[in-house]
Order: sequence, then structure tokens, then C-alpha cells
Amino acid sequence: MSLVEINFDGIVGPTHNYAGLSLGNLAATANAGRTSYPRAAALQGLAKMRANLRLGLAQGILLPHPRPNSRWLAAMATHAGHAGPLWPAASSASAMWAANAATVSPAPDTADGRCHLSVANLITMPHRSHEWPETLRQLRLAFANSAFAVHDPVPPPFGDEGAANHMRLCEHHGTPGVEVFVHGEPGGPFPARQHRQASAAIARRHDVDALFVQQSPEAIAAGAFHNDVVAVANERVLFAHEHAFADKARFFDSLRTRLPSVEIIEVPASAVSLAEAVASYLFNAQLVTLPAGGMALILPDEAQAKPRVWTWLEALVAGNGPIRRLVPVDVRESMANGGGPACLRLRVVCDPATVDARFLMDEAKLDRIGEIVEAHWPEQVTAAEHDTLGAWPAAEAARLTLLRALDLVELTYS
Ligand code: SUG
Repeated sequence: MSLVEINFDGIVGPTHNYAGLSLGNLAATANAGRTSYPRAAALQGLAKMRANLRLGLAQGILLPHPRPNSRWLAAMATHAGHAGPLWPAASSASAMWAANAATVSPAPDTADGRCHLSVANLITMPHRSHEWPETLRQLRLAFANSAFAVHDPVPPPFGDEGAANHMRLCEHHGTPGVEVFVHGEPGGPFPARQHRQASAAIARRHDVDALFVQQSPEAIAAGAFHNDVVAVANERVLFAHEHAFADKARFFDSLRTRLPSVEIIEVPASAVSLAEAVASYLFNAQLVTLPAGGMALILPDEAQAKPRVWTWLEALVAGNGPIRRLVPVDVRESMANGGGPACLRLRVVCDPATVDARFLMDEAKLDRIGEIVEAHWPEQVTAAEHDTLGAWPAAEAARLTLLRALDLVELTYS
């Protein structure tokens, strides 16, 4: 059995819009009311996936959710057309950010040798709190094989935002690793979305060697609403901002004890401030191991556009360290809602033969999805149009066309 890392990217749904729903996510609140471009957003995501396939990486997908979420509106005793302030939450395409779908502990890390996935409850933000039933349905389908255990969300009131606050450090993807769970503490200007008790519950149920680390309050206050805005790990490398963690010395010591070969690459605040890190999303990169060896950072164009950030990164890859290559990608539409390349993907280390093949991609499948997006996703949606209902039956029809093309009709509502 060969274990590989597969990135499952959320396909951007046809209702993609800017409603300013996430307090503490500076891009999302700054862009509230802006015209959105759902077609371009989805095509940008597909182009990123295609580029990753061409780098020799394995690629999977998660599907857009039914929007507006009529089941959720019904549970709130209302429906589309009468939802008032619930409308933006009911129609958000936020499930595109697959890093918030679940926390994944690959088989080499777990006591029972299965790959465990816990769907995230996302309870802090109303628009995200109703994602989990559909996410769970998709994960149960994609990972139905007995090599996996797919768990229900941690119960409220303990907020859990999934892999965005979880890192795994190991010698190689297929060898046992230490799992790092990062949580926030309340009291700052913005919500702390990941609760320590949620992280602890997941570590217990997955039965892994875990370290619990507090995210620095300064990072959350600067707009790092998830740990993956200020840190990313891959195999034995941790790439993080100097001010990412609250008790850094203790965390780094524990990490070095668990994994002596760990390489910690810190970006000092003197080179890139927290504000610059949040504005450029240099840490919201996919840090990946290339098949030919060496690692690459797949980062947003916005990181290249910031001279101080780019200069630092170019010096990094010019050195003799493990990160050898910078690959900028255009995910501008997602970025404007605070979602960079790493937010759009959920990493699962597993044997690809155990995954439902309908969720695995090759270029031909990406081309087919691209054709459907070109034909059915709206080109643009103004804030005023988003508030009217006319386009939404078309949005649901667009999603169903995609499901049929991928032979995933189980995911249509019964
Ligand atoms: O939860 N934005 C998402 C962005 C999630 C990014 N994910 C990671 N960092 N892994 C959020 O804040 C904005 C939607 C709006 O305002 O319309 C939004 O939900």
C-alpha cells in the first residue's frame, strides 16, 4: 500500500459572493458588497488544481453545497424570499474552503491504523455553521472504505474549524507523525474560532500523538482568523511567522523532542509584519513535496505583489533549505473573501485506491468541470442581484449539472 498526500479542493459554487460575514477576516469584511465573479472564481480554482496535477501532485475535489440551504432555512422556520438577514448566510458558497471541512489524521498516526476524519462544526460563524451535514455526506461517500473512519462533528459549544488549525509533522507522509492542534483563547477584538476542548476531543477520538498550542492573540487581532494564515507544515518542515504562536519556546521544544529532524523556518516580524503576512497570505500556501524531491510553496499572486514578502521568499529558495520553489497562483476571487490556496484544499494522506474514484481528478475531468462552469456559473453577481431570488434556481440547476457529469447524483437532494 502506498500512501500519498491528496489535496481535495472545494469547487467554488455558483453563488459565490461577498457578504462580509466573517468578523475578524479582514479581506471578507473589507470587500463586503463588492460584485463577485463566480465563474472566474471556479475557473481560478480549477486552474490551481490543473497546475498541481502538472507538478505531479494527486488531486481530488469536494463539491459545492446546495445553496440557498433550504433545509437550514426550514429549520429556522423560514424560506428563500422571506429569509431576511438569514439570506446571506443561507446562500454563501463558503464550503469552497475545504481546509475547514474536517480534521484529518492519516493512518500512520492513529492507534487503530485507520485514517480518521472529523467533520468541522464551524459553529462560530452562522453562514458556516450549516455546512457540516453536507460535508459529512460527501466525506462518507468519498471515504467509505474501511481504511477510513469518518466522525460526526464535536458538539457545541466547542468551535472547531478543521484542518486550518491542525498541522502534521513527520519524516515522510507515510511515516508516523506528531499532530499539532492550534486553538485560540477568547478576549481579543475578534472571535477565537477554534476551541481547545474541540481540538482535545478530536485528538482523543483519532487517538494520535498530539501537541496543543495556543495561537498568539496578536495574530488573531491582526486578522489571522485561522492558524493557516500564519503557519503551514509539510513533512518535517514548519514554516511560520515569528508571532504565530503564544508560547513558542515550549511548542518548539516539544516539537524538537518528538521529531528531532524538524526544520522550523520562521519569518521574523522585522522582515514581514503580521499585517503584511495577513495582507499577502504568504503562509496560506500549499507547502508540498515535489515527486522529484524538494518542496514548493504554492502561494497567491498577492504574495508576489508585495516586494518585501517576495524578496524574503526569493532569498529563502536561493538558500540551501528544503523549500526550493515558489509557484504563484491566481485565486483572487477566493482571496477577496480571505481564502488563499491552502484554504481551498483539504489534505488527506492515504492510498488513492481506497478513495471513491469519482472524487479524484485528472486533467480530462477538470476540463469537463471547466466546461460546465463556463456554461452554467454566472459571470458576475452584484450585491443587489444577490439579494433577489431570480438567479438562484439557475444556481441549483448548475450544481445538479455538475453532479450528473461526475456521476455523483447521490448528492442531489432526495
Ligand atoms: O471562514 N470567508 C471564510 C474564509 C475561510 C478561509 N479558510 C482558511 N483560512 N482555511 C471564513 O472566514 C467570507 C464569506 C463572506 O463574507 O461572504 C468567508 O466565509
